[in-house]
Amino acid sequence: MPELDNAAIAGTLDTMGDLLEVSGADKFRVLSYHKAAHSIRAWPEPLSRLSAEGRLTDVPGVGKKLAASIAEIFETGTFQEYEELKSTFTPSLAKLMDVPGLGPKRARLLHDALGVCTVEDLERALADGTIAQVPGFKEKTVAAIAANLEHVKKHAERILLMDALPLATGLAEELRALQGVEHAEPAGSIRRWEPTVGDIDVIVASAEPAAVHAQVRKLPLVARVLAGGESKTSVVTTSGRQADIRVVTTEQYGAALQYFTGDKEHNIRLREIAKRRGLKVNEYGVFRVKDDRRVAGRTEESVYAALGMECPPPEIRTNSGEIEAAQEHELPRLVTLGDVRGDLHAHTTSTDAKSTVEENRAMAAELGYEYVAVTDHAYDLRMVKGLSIEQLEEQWAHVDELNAKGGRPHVLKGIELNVGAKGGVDYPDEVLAHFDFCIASIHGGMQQSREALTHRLLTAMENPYVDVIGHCTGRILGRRDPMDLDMEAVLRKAGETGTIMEINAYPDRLDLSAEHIRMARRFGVRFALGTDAHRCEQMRFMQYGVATARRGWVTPGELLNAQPLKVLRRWLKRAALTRMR
Ligand code: DGT
Ligand code: CA
Ligand code: CA
Ligand code: ZN
Repeated sequence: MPELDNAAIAGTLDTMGDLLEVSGADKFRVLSYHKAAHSIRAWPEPLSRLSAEGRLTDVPGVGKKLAASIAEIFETGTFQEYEELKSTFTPSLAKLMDVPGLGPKRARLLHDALGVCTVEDLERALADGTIAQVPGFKEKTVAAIAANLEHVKKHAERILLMDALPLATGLAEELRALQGVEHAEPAGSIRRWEPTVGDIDVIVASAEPAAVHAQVRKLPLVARVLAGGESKTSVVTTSGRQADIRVVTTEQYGAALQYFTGDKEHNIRLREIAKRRGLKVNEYGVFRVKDDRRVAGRTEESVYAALGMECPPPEIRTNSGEIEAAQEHELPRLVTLGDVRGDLHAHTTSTDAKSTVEENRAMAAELGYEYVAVTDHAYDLRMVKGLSIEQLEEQWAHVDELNAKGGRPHVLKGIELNVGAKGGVDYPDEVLAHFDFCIASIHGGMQQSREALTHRLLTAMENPYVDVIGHCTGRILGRRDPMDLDMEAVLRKAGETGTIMEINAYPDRLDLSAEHIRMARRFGVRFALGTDAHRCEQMRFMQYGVATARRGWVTPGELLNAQPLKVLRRWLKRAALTRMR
């Protein structure tokens, strides 16, 4: 997604107005969004600049609250109030409203006139022409909607792992409770912890597959059955997602789980390896070619063992070295959630988050952490009122007080600095020297050239006080593309300067990606896991960061927050000395 221009911001505010109208909100509230949209379209300067300079309220019709929402749109591509309102509609109707050219008002009209509830209903109304009977749907409008629908369908195909995982886990649990079911587990991209997921796959083991398939139709989470066969039932869940449920015998369970976990490239390589050994692998087991005798399949381990391999963790089954490592019996000892001793990226009520330092610390205690960092936004991020030096001093005094009482988790004084347009950061060195550690992230000007953006980060990494680069590419899954960066240059520099690269665990960021982590490891880069929590419960997102680290082959010895506090301090000090040289 390109950096948002005024028209895009205005568009979002108009949609918000429409959403409010459809949900029966007060007329003046509805109008306030449309009025603001109108004056934003007419404003001569880019809003991104106003936002960076804290001048959004200069625009007529934009008050303090709206300015905060607009700032949020620049940061995340949307704003919370909008998302909350949207979530009050059924997911299918919300998706329908997202079709450009349709929007909440027209979606409502279609719903009332033709009973259109889902994107599929819309397709039908377009195909049979009934849509033209609805008042307000002129030929041109209809054509635009049809064209946009194609685009939306392509993008709506994938959902965040964060949304798919609880659904798949819930479905597997419901299946496990059925009579005659021995095992049930999610497979496919969910089991590999891919950041986004196409459809949900669940594998079930039972001695009576037919009986299980018959019961699947009645599960609480199943809204509709798309197709039923002997081996597979495809359903739509109550939240509008497609799931494939495959039932095999207990003998076949490991083979099926392996096969449907994939990924495809990994499976293709396995079949080649099998062939060379006179074997054949499929979803039912491993078989000898010469007499079709079954040699493995009850467990995944047995499948890999029959091929002379260790069983690689699902997260790294992408045919990028794991096959060779498994053959050599040299699979890495990947980090686990249990290795994580603290969260190194969390915001507080001092800026734009909902929880206090104490609440974050209590959550850290609940998660069994040894330490937790406060990393609020720094001064230059005016849109969320980044901390002034006076506010920092207050925060430090407060943290000192908490730490003085002793006990754990220890609170680390951190900060999320902004990498400026030329690579500088928010505070003078004597202020920076007070922090236990500093993250530096790019929060604006993401549309600069590849050269300029890369240079900004390289410059920031030369700063002895910049310990960590936060959410390096700035991607927001499904909403904003990664910045155009020379990642090889960035990661090489991180290696040279001892700059630690963050693995941001927020489920729509997961930035660095697994691919970039693997590249970084080649340059000897170390990593820091942080959730970027904006309320303390979000510190539970750590599992998504750990999965991403695992997908990137990170071992505990490469992870800053897998170290005890003492070692963590030593790492930070040594890296800073490298940068000072
Ligand atoms: P998704 O659903 O797009 O997020 O990704 P997956 O990986 O879950 O893909 P899906 O649901 O189409 O298939 C599940 C697994 O089944 C996939 O990871 C590997 C296996 N599989 C699918 N198609 C093929 C194929 O043509 N050949 C082989 N060997 N395996 C396949
Ligand atoms: Ca799938
Ligand atoms: Ca599937
Ligand atoms: Zn942050």
